Amino acid sequence: MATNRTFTMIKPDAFADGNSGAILKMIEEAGFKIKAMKTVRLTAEQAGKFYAVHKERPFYNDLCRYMSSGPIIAAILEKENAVADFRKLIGATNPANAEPGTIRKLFAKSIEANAIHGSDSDENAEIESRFFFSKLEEI
Ligand code: 3AN
Repeated sequence: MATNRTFTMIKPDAFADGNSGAILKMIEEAGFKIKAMKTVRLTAEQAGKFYAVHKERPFYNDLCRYMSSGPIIAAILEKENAVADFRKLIGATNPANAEPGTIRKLFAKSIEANAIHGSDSDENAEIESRFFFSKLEEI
């Protein structure tokens, strides 16, 4: 996948609170094009696979439970310098440390229920996109 793409999920807390529209508006206003998007509810097993890199972390089981607790929106976004610019737009993992005006500062409830995901590298953006979307070459 081209390096001008990233992958995001609007997490269960933000979706349930009705913040998806406001978050997508911020994403589009920051210059990202939505290339693919869908609403899905992960099983705990699927969440476990998605977050397999965190398997050994103490918060892994809670994270899988939380990520499968309700629907999410998964999307592929396009913009120059997408991965880094999107991480800047969403803010720090812990909303207490997130910059003012970032999505997590505005919408996250806690370090776990932190409203939104953004890939941390081009490589992971592709892996994560393929987790949710097939035929990536056609998107
Ligand atoms: P980011 O989503 O900012 O890349 P990661 O990849 O370190 O952060 O963590 C993945 C997810 O795991 C976070 N979005 C958050 O929901 C959860 N998480 C990370 N660190 C903690 C923690 N210390 N306690 C609870 N949940 C955490």
